[in-house]
Amino acid sequence: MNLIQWIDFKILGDDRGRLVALEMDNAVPFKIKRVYYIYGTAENVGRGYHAHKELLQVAICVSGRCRMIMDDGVTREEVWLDSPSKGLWIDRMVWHEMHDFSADCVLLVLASDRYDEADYIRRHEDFLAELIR
Ligand code: T46
Repeated sequence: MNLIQWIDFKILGDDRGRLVALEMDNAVPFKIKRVYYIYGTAENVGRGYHAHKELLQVAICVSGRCRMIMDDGVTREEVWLDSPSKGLWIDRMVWHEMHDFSADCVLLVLASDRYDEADYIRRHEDFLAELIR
């Protein structure tokens, strides 16, 4: 399985600047039920450190950059998010961590469902155990 999967968004640009429109079932392959964004992350702080049991997400770095680590229990890969025209697919049951946020980083996330703490697996050992169940 390739852990790093990008969705390339169409850039609607003209001489005034650029615009990206994200439409459910068009640019994004699920019904978007929630949008949240992460910003103002302190220096040397990591976020994430969890997997979701069912939630599907697309993460877009609309400003600045951060480094994402993705882990399916076998392979661990990392990638920089630094483009507002690309979304990183975060599949269910993929452990993910975000690191090295630039001061201007705004990470926008589209999610397939509302917030539910019960959908989170926040301990890596529980994540590995869930994979072999
Ligand atoms: C994810 C990565 C990429 C809510 O109340 N509603 C929400 O929609 C979200 C996302 C969070 N929260 C609460 C839960 C915590 O008390 O906000 C607090 C911070 O959330 P968390 O520590 O889970 O944040 P991150 O940055 O570690 O992870 C977030 C998302 O929670 C997660 O789903 O995949 O970004």
